[in-house]
Amino acid sequence: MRFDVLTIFPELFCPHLRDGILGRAVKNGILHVKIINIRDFARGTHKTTDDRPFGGGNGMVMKPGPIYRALQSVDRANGSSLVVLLSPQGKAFDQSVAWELATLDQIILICGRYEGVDERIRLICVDSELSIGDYVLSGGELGAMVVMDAVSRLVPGVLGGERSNIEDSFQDGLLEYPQYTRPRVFQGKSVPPVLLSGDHEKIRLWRRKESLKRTLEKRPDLLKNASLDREDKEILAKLRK
Ligand code: 9D3
Repeated sequence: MRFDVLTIFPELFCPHLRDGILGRAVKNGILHVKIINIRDFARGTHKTTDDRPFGGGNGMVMKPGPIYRALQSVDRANGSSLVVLLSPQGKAFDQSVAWELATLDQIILICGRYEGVDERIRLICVDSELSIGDYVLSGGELGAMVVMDAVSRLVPGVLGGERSNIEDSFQDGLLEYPQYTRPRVFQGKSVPPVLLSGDHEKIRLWRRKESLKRTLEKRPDLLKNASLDREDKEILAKLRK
């Protein structure tokens, strides 16, 4: 998997690419990430990447030229590649979109700033527009990091041996069960005895019930699309009573 990120703030990406799971995948050569400074493709003495909106109004708009030339500089992968614009108007990014993107060979992420990018970039260059949620950010950079993080985790080899994404929350559409580690008693609160019982079937059932209970309490909307078997449905029916 290859990510090419177009931004006017390339430094923002450094810690994310250096540390953690993403950083390790880059070091291991499973992921390739190139951060491209849009300003390097700006012209004139001031190298401006933004300008005032035609028709008037507040704020600035990102000029199309620098973004267009930055895009042309990107090596396109032999396989499938997609140009994604991060924008508040985009389709909502979620785990199912992450799974779709994880099948691609290359994702080119354009991070907008200011009031947005010149509409002609959308028309000419953009395949897909994504938002990471209904709140106002200062630009697309955090969105690009969210997309890269969530998609990378689904790329074979990125998580390594320590954890398979099969077990991840949202994999079956439910919230995760409560987790405990040592000590057995902390601030007067004990670990649920079932987890110390050594009875793996009892533990599995308890965890499934807790997952369902949490989802019912905190995110009942998720139950509509969750993959539930007969046992799950029986547990849910009891919980609802
Ligand atoms: C006054 C400006 N806006 C009306 C509320 C429009 C606006 C333009 C550009 C708001 C935010 C931004 C910058 N945001 C992004 O580029 C962005 C974003 C977001 O704001 N929320 C959720 N996902 C994303 S992805 C990119």
